[in-house]
Amino acid sequence: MKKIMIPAALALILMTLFMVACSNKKVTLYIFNWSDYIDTELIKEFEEANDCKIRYSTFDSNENMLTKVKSSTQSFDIIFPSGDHVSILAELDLLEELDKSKLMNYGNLDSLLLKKAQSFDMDNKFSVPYAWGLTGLMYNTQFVSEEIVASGGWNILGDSFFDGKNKITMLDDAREVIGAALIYSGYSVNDTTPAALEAAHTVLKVWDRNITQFDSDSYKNELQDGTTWLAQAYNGDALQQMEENEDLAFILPKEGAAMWMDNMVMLKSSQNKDLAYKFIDFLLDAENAKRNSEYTMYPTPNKTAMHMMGEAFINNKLINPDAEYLDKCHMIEYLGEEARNIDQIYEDIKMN
Ligand code: SPD
Repeated sequence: MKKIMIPAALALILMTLFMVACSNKKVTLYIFNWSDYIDTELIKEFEEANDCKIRYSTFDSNENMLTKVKSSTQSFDIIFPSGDHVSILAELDLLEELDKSKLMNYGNLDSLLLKKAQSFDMDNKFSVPYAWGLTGLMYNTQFVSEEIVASGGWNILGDSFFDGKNKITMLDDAREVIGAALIYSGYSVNDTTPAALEAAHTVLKVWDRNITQFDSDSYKNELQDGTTWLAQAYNGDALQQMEENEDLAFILPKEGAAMWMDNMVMLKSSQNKDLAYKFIDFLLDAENAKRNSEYTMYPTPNKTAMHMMGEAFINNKLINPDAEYLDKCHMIEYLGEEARNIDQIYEDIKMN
């Protein structure tokens, strides 16, 4: 009798454990965003409010994001591409057309910025603007004197002071690197005419003598410890670092800067679309968008949230430059096949 009861009891225990495990298995939302680009408290709050789990991973360039998203081994529900990559993902038929009626807070978005976003997503069909920013130069004042940066222009990258020092990095981003050289040469970041690209290529060959690596992440720590002295950097990332280290400084070069907008998109293949809508809407909530923007130090396209921001944020010209400066900045646009010529120059510079 005992011999029969022991296996039965064991089976009962195993079954109970299995049922408990099943009931504890929460719905999981897979999110893929740029690094240092969200207030992580918001993620915890969303998990608690919705009794779910968020698997949050990060990337440091649109190119890396695209490679991962295209590989079938990795699946995500929501990703945060820049505008030109929204177009690329839509062209690959990877994006879900968004049902705005499921986004109660969509009306918080600035209609002017939504219009700007139509340059990469006609009719705002697939994407919800998340943050925008500008790319400039960040440096460590312990090593780079005011005299070196006095010109206030992109040509600091080619200053002979840096010759042979191996202390400058540029972003690992073809559009940003070629874009900086285009702006310096008097062209728009979206100009792919032979004259513009030749001018940019020539400038880059000079700058390249000083550039040690093309990198979008480790430069942040390297600027702190002196491994790098000067780096091309996104404004919000620079301001985050500057909060921690008063030796760091950032300038928006006088010729103008590349402007970009990053966005939330849902993949067609998402297995959790209802929860994905909830997450996007949660970030569109004005209070949450305000907190997020204060944390990341990037301006939000959420107009209601912008009205709630404190004066220090609104008056910070590195976050919120005046109209005169913004006139000199062009949004990085989708260039289709034309982007190949930019990629070629970038590869040539990286290889030589
Ligand atoms: N750490 C967040 C960085 C955001 C960068 N935005 C993309 C710019 C693409 N040119």
